[in-house]
Amino acid sequence: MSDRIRGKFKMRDQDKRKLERMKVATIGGFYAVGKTTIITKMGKKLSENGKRIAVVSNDKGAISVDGEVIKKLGFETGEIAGGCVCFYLPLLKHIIDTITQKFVPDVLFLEPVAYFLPSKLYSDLRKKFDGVELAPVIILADASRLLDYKERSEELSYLESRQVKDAEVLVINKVDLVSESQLSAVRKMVQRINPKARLVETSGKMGAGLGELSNITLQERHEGAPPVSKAVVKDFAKSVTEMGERGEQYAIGTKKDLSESDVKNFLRDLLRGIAEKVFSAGGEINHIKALLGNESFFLKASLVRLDQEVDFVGKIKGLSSGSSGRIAINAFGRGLPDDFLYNLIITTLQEVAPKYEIKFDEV
Ligand SMILES: Nc1nc2c(ncn2[C@@H]2O[C@H](COP(=O)(O)OP(=O)(O)O)[C@@H](O)[C@H]2O)c(=O)[nH]1
Ligand SMILES: [Mg+2]
Repeated sequence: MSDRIRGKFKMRDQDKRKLERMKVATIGGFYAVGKTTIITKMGKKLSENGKRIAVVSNDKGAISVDGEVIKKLGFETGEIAGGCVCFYLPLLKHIIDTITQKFVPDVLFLEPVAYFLPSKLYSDLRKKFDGVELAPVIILADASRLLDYKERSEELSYLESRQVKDAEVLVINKVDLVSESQLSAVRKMVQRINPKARLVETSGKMGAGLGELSNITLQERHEGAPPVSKAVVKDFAKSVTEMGERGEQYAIGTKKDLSESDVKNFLRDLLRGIAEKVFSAGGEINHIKALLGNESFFLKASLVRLDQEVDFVGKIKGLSSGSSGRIAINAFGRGLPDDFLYNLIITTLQEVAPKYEIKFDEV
């Protein structure tokens, strides 16, 4: 292992001065808790208020719907593919160098993979990125998902509860999906796991609570934490191996005019079709998403659970016959191997695309 990887990065004084002006804010949490939604909404608002923002997204696979969406929304961005950012800190440093050659962001948001271990990442960032100011460890949790655990009298999965334990700021997101009394039960549930974390309640969808979270990001700092034990890292790594993830990309073309609702129905049928197959194969859906777009438009569709609606981000007027573009599809599930997920994606696309006279080719 080279010194560059083992030790601190050797930083020139001028680089260090630049980095001292930048805040790095990690917005972490389990699959589909709302990380991208919150980063993009807070980022947009902060930019409107004159702050310079950059976003680094991190996915296991090279095909990342979120990375594309963040780019299409116009943020200065970098992407880390291949696994958790914790294994790619030299690449993070390279991305930061590339961005800071253009401008020094006031806030650099980092969206890590869903299965990251916050205490480990922060201890590595502290060790290796000397001089960079870190926002507190911000962990998002999905109120409706926590409520499910509660109603089934189940404990949170190891991975999720470990993230909640590591939080300095714990964000209960999607409060729009639960009642006041359900929210109070969820609050108690997370406070039992981590009584010390500061609680913030948000609806990324409606924008509630994002002002408070932005202020925390700008004004508060990570306090440091005791080193994480080897046993925790080992248990965490074991639970990560249960997670399946697959990303695919296809070139698509239309053979007839499609209205906006045809395009949305196509994406809805596709995501629901994949999700139903995951469910019937005994797997658990964590997040299934697709990004359809070309140079002039994009539309992201996202499905978190079969009993919830497919959500859309972006706009499309419809597609005329002969239009071309690309579709990227990410499926995250528990309990199914990656190759099996690939088969579910391709067979569902084969079933759904002809109904809308859409042709597709693997790229
Ligand atoms: N109802 C509701 N849905 C939300 C909220 N925040 C995010 N979502 C939806 O949850 C899904 C996952 O969001 P995303 O930001 O992609 O999650 P990520 O995987 O953590 O980055 C998307 O369909 C979002 O539209 C919220 O506050 N309320
Ligand atoms: Mg995301």
